[in-house]
Amino acid sequence: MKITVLTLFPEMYENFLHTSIVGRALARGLAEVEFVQIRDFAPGNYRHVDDTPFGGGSGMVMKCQPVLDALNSVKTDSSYTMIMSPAGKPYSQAKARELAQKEHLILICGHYEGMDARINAHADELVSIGDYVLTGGELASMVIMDSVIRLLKGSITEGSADEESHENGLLEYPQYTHPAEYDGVKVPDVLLSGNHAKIREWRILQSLLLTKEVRPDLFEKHELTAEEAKILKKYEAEE
Ligand code: 6GU
Repeated sequence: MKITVLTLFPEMYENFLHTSIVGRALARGLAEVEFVQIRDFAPGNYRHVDDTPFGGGSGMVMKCQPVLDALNSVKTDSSYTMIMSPAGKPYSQAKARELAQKEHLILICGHYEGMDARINAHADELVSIGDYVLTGGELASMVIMDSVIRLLKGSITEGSADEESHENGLLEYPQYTHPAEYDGVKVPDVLLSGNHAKIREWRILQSLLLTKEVRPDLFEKHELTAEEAKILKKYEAEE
C-alpha cells in the first residue's frame, strides 16, 4: 500500500513514522508513505496557500489551486482520496478495514479555518475522527494511518487484531498480566483456572457488561450472537 499525505507540516509525522508498530511496518516495506508539501504548489514569492473567506467571517480558508494542483500531481486511477475535516463522516474500525484493502490512499490535511468547499468534489470522502476540533488535519491523518497500517498483513501477529474493542461492535474484555495480586488487588480467579471454556464465557460476559455500561449506543446497535444471548441470560438469571 502507498499512502500520500498532502500537508503544510510534514515535520509533524517524523517520530510517528519511526516508532513502534508503524515504524516496524514501514521498515518491513508493508506500506510506503510519501508527503506532498502543498506550499510547493503555491505561486509567487509569498506562496500563499490561504485567503480570506467570501461573505466575511474570521480566519483564513485554504485556496483551491495549491491543494488541487498538489492532488493532481499524485492522483491516479487507483487512488482513494480522503479529506480530513471535522465536518466529515465519523471514522470507524470498519472504515479502517476497508481502507486497509486500498492500493493508494491520499490524505488531504487542511489547516486554518478549513478549505474551499470546491475541493470536496475532488475527493472520495470527507472523514472526521471525532466530535471536537483540531487545529489541522495532520493528527487525524496520523490516526487513520496508524489504524490502517496495523491491519496490514505482517504488521501485528495474525489474529491479534480480531478480538479487540470495536472489531465485533463491542468493547474488549479486561486484560491482566503478572503478578496475580498487586497492591492487594487480585486477578479474577477464573483467569487462573486453566478452564478455557469458562474463561471464554467470562470474557464474553465482561465485554457485554462493559459495553452496556460505557457505550450504551454500541450495545443498542449490537446484534447478540446465540452464544452471547445465552451467556447474558444465564448471568441475568443468577443476578
Ligand atoms: Cl479529520 N480534522 C480536523 N481539523 N479536526 C477534526 C477532525 C479532522 N476530526 C475531528 N476533528
